[in-house]
Amino acid sequence: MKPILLAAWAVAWTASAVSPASAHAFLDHATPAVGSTVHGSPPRLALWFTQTLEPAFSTVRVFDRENRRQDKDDAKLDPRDATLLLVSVPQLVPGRYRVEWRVLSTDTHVTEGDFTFVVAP
Ligand SMILES: [Cu+2]
Repeated sequence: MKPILLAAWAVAWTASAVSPASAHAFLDHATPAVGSTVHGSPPRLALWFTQTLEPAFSTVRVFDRENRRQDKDDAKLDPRDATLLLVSVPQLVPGRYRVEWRVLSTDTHVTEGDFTFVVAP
């Protein structure tokens, strides 16, 4: 990328940051959405963050109500979007699930959080 284009991109990106809090990588949105109810098991979970992530230290885990781990332990960044963390799950039975994420952003800050979603029949 030519320097002038890179500078324009950096300015645009910085302007899109809404507050100082977004200086670290926080969850922007997810599929299934935070707190949502979905019908049937999703094939995988997708979590979009506010910053690009370091793949080696970014994880997402899914637990059922009894705290049993349910994801396939294959969390990885989307190869075309370093803000998108993906993890696949087996067929999830109806119930509430907790998603725990912990990520290292490329600015070297670690952040973590969790949310729940419900699978309805
Ligand atoms: Cu940061």
